[in-house]
Amino acid sequence: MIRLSRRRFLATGAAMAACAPTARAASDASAVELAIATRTIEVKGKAATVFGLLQPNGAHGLAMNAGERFRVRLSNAVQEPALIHWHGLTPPNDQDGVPGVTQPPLAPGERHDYDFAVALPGTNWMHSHHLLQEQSLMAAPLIVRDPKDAARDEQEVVILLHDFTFQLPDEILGNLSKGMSHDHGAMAGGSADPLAGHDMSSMPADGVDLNDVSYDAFLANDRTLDDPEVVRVDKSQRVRLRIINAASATNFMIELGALSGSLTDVDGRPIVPVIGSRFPLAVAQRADVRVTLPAGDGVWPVLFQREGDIALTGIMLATKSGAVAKVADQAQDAIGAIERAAPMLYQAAEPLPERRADRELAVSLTGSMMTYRWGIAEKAAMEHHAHLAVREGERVEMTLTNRTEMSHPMHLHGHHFQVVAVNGTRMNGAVRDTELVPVGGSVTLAFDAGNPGKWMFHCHNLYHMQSGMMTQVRYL
Ligand SMILES: [Cu+2]
Repeated sequence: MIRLSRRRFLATGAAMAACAPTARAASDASAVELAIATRTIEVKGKAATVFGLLQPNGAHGLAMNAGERFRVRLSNAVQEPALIHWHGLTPPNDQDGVPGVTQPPLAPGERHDYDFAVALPGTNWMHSHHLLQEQSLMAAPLIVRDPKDAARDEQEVVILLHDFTFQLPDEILGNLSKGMSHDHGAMAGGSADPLAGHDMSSMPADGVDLNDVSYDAFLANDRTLDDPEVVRVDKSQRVRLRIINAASATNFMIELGALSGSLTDVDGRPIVPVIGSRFPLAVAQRADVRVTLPAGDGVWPVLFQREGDIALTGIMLATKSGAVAKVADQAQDAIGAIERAAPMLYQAAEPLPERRADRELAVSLTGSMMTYRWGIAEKAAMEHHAHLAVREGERVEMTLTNRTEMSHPMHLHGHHFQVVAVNGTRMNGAVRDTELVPVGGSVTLAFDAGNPGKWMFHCHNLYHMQSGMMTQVRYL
């Protein structure tokens, strides 16, 4: 077991943000050593033992350059089987890190070497795809820098978001699976009384459920707003926020407050930039937001508000003489569904080549809170197979229709897809790997079948996935 003191841990967080050369992928000769480990963090004054993915120098996760090989020796230093998926990378199938699909989980003490080319830059992440380990923070940044950006006068700030609970994840899933007498006060977001130690309730609006799980805290780089990370910046500094939603079941709204930013990449792929101060970020998605700070001294909170709730988390950007005052961890008003507050109708800066679909798949997202069984059903194929079949070389278009009362962040492994239609209207949408399908809505995702294998396709809400909302895209 690896234990890091708080001071040591903060130092590693700073190292990530400040682009320590040691955090980069090693030269061709050697692999980056990455340990699945436990560590202790402090949440609201209480110690919590959580997982982490640590290099020998203490760096959490890793950063590398596009064009390099991903050479990682992953070792399991915890007391249970585990395996890590490289979310946003498109490795050969057998290196995708999905237990039981691409390789068995690593037993305690076991290790495995990964080695594949990484062509595209992007803000990505890594996380367990085994049982409910992700809820216990088995996740870390995986930053692929564009070597061309090295010349930019820009400070990189990586922000990893989590939803946190002192409860055992198995108990959460167990309670959800009991098929509740759907009591929102108890189950769907907690009591309205903050003194009861619960979150504010996420009452359904318009028959839409926004949250199933009651959390104790929301974390930005492992900290709450009681004791947030303070990133020192210069006056007039340009900052690139690389924001990763590593939460298990929580969508957030990015709230820049007085700052305005330019959203330049989603899920690590470039879009036609969008200027704003609020951007939605669903589970597993990433957002790169560029901000230029004002010329004077100051402190700028970068906040994240939980969908359907008043709960906030965040970090502070502060100049050296900017005095950091405490920021409340609750907003004045709850926000509704993130995709309604700010529709994700982005335009790809590097779209897929225009091409007619060779294969069209009509896929329904099914299930309900009441039974807590969720599913993915495809009209024709699913009668014969439990998965979606494609052939190498095809342009595939998958239309996902959400027939449930919750939105679902749907993630396809091994590929980037382009959003080419929303609710039946064609568009030159973003290229990404995780798309939120709103309640009652449909999205069409196009991808080129150029990476043979068995690829997970699933809802990234951990509890939905574990309750059936997952299948595979398999090459025939
Ligand atoms: Cu879902």
